[in-house]
Amino acid sequence: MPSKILIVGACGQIGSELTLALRDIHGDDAVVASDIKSPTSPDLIDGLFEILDATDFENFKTIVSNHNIDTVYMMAAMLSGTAEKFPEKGWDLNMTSLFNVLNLGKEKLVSKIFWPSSIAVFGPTTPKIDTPQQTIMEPTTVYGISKQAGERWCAYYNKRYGVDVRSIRYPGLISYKTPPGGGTTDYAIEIFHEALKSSNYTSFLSKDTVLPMMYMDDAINATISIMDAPAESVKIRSSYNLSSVSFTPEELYSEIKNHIPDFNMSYESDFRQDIADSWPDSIDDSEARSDWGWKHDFDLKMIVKEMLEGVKSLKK
Ligand code: AKB
Repeated sequence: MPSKILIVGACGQIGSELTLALRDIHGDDAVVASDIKSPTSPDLIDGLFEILDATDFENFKTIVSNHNIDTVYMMAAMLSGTAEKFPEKGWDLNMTSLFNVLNLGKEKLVSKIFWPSSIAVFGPTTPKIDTPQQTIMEPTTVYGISKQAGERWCAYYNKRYGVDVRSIRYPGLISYKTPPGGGTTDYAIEIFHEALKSSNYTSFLSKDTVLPMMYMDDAINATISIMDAPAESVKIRSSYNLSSVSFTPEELYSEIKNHIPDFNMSYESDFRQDIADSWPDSIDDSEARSDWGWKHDFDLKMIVKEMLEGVKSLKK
């Protein structure tokens, strides 16, 4: 049987778009989507799909063996906002799912693994502007602690057991195909839905909160590029800084207003403000650019245009 790719967390924000992109490249029969819940999107229902609890190693092994899986994209995670509400559950899901996939690599049951990290690995003591690849990392969120520990485990499994695991520190990702999933950067998704629905949005982050952000198409390209790169080009085996644009809620609002002049924005910070304040304003991703040729395409103007068109198309 030819070898296949497994996406874990295929119903989520990144997983759903990654599944479609990989099916376009490798063909429908080469990609198995999986999630703890059944898919609702018709695109996912049409292809190979398995119910998989990422915290259950035996469940993983069965699917890997039944489909002759060679490469795993482990995208299941509890994001920053939700993990603050359920700290132990967040830690357990984020770490157990990672260990399961790393152990598949250690037992030589799969040969290549992708695991997502995040700008949440940084904390209030990290330099905020052009945050370097190697720097102070004292995260203050459950999610950030799990991602930082996860990075160290990836580097350890690579060095100690030769596991070919590759990773990216995603900034806030902006996309319209799935609903927002409990992240601190999700205001930058909700805003488009509300701008088109009611012309009003109350941001849960203050108007001048700068955060690194990225359009989903750029994130998918980066993910596929790092996985396609020759192993020797992937020199960092914890996780790579990755960046495209940084902006504030106010800057995003004013760009949307260019398209929807009567759009109104107000601000009411909640517990996610502290999380956002602990993260960098901008990221230095020069090592990703030089090691495996990363470059981004989408700036703020393009993101806003694509998002407004995309959200409108969902309503048709
Ligand atoms: C979140 O806000 O939790 C995520 C992230 C930056 O990893 N979008």
